[in-house]
Amino acid sequence: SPRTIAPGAVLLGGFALPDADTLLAALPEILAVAPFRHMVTPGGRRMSVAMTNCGALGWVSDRAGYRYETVDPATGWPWPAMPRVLGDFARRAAQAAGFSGFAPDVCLINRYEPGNRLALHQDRDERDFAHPIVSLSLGASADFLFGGPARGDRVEKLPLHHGDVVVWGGVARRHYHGVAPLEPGQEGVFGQVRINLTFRRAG
Ligand code: MD3
Ligand code: FE
Repeated sequence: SPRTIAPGAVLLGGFALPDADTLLAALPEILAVAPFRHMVTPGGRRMSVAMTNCGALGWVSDRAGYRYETVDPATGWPWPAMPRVLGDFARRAAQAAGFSGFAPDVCLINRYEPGNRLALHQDRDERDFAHPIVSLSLGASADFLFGGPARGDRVEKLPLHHGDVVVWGGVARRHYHGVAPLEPGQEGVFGQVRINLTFRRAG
């Protein structure tokens, strides 16, 4: 059942459970073309979370900044196409949260190993913030952190488990958010690893 966790943000607990195996089965062919890598922030820090993308565009970070690119800078090849099962899933999830007609052109894939974290940030590299972002959590559980429109706003913790989906639209689309360090010692459906997929319309 959809639960509004903040204005514009809808948690669909377990929404992906019926499709989790099918969604996970789409990943090896993506990773064969666009392997996980640790990107570097504009400030020169290596991100602990490993990332890759599929879709017409992919999110990248390096010393030159954050942006979307049609070509994977690590290989010089276009990002692998978004498998239909992934795009269709994202559209259904957005629909269930009240956003009709969502057509993602990016799926950013984040891999967390024990201790990995994502610092508080805003997603603001997309062209039109009217499009929601659909996030899908798979594997080990993590504490998601969400704040407000200003970096200093109070941050709330939300545990996200295998199969959970959150759709971020409206004012929540611009809010600061991050992920607390992945706790070691918890075995998920594929070991101590968490995979997060975020579906975006960036172009
Ligand atoms: C709230 N990923 O890739 S997903 C990211 O779990 C990112 O890997 C986290 O933040 C992860 O940028 C969080 C939930 C999420 C994604 C995008 C958002 C929450 C959001 C954009 C705006 C507001
Ligand atoms: Fe984000």
